[in-house]
Amino acid sequence: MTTTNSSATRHIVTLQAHALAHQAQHPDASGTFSWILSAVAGSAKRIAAAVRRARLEDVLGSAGETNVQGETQQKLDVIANEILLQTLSEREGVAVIASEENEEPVLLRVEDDGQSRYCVLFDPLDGSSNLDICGSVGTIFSILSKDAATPAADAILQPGKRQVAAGYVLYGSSTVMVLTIGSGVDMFVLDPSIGAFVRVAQGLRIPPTNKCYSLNEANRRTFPEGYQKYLDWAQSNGYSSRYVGAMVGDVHRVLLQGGVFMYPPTAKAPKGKLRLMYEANPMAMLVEQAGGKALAAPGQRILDVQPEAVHQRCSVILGSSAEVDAVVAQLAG
Ligand code: AHM
Ligand code: MG
Repeated sequence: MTTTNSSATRHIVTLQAHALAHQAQHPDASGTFSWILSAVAGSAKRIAAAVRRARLEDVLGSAGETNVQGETQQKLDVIANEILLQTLSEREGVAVIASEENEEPVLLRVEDDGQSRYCVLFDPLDGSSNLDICGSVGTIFSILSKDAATPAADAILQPGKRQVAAGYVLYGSSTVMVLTIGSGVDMFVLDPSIGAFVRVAQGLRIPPTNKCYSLNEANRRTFPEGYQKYLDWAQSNGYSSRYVGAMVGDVHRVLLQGGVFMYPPTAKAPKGKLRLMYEANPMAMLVEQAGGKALAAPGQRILDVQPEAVHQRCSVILGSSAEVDAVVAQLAG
């Protein structure tokens, strides 16, 4: 038999095949979860296409509205939100959807028909202020399960440690999905020539150390004192600084290269700026699954925080274990 080394015939694993293989390991699985994942992937492809064509379609800039957080909505925030809402609500297995762009969760299937379903939470287009300058943006998502007995309206407010899956899609120089289904972290790249996410890495491990911190240093003067001490310490110890200003871009770099990403409390955002349920929790699950640490404060795992509101904010310190420990040492000292 003749073998070729052509990229056209190389063995690939698509996200769909990956999800079905995961499903096969759980003989009781109904396939509902795989359908939800395929809705997220399908939405991500449409959002990626919209992001790439934004300038051509004249959909850059503000939509003229503010969201529930009081932030200006970009036109693409609205478009990405609509794509996800529309695609996910068609999936029978989704009970509730919560989005950064919607004040209230969308209750889709509230009847108690004995079926277990899922809650899907997302930030449809994180870092959207980067759009106008062609910078990285992303979608962040978190999936929680809802047993038949829990009313849909109550099912959302579960701590991050109960997530069954979490991930993000980075719309950067390529479109990358990073996903955990609770047993390690895998990475997929959208191959536009076949229209599928193709697995490019399995069992990602975050480097245990890297002298690099990532935070908005312009807020330094209003950070709690421990963060200012950390910055003094890091700058005296040969650290460098990187900040994309889009959490997906910054966390992706930290996941692949190590370092620490932080969004501490500031005068403007005394509880931190980032949202617990669809920004901090999914990123924390990914980072922990990759062997790193994710804290809201010293001794307080993000994944243990009991949410009280869908849009609640949370302080974030996440990344390589040794680098998170170095921040904690300054906060505690
Ligand atoms: P957004 O969800 O409204 O886009 O805001 C979240 C973004 C994060 O991606 C990023 O880490 C942070 O806001 C940047 O904030 P700042 O401009 O204050 O540094
Ligand atoms: Mg966001």
